Amino acid sequence: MKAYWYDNLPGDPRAPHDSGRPASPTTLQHLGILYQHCTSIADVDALAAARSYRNRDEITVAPHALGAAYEEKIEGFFREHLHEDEEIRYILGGAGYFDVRNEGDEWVRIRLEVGDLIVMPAGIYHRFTTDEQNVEFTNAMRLFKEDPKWTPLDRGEETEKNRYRQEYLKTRHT
Ligand code: KMT
Ligand code: NI
Repeated sequence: MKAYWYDNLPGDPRAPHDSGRPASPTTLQHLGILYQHCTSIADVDALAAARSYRNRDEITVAPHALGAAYEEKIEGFFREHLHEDEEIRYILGGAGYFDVRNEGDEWVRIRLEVGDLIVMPAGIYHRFTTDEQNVEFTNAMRLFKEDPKWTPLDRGEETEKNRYRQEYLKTRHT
């Protein structure tokens, strides 16, 4: 895992976009993000059980796996969105980037590699992309508590008023 401020330069989102300014563990903690390196699936199971996760699936974000849907999927993942529930992602293969917004609407980029697990709180604005290596490839386990809440809600007027967004903002200021 490596966290840093996004450079905001135009170009392929799959490039590192490293501004050279690292984001500290305190920054991630402040945003409500939990990070853990899991060397085995037993670690993931334990964390999932402790947080009452009941569902999971696996996704391979790569042209060979998604076929014609690849471009559409990758474009959708990179649209700024939130979820009404926590989202856990565990990297099984390849690598990927999660960009998360801080309270000043700046992007913090989190690079995840095999064995990295991240818990993102409900209501945080974020987006995802693969990296440039491994033929644009990320294999991830997605864990979720309840089915409907796992839908991505793209940022807009509605999400600004969303109750989970409001609750997230409240918890960040206490
Ligand atoms: C998300 O919520 O942004 C995603 O699930 C991205 C794909 S998981 C590697
Ligand atoms: Ni998401």
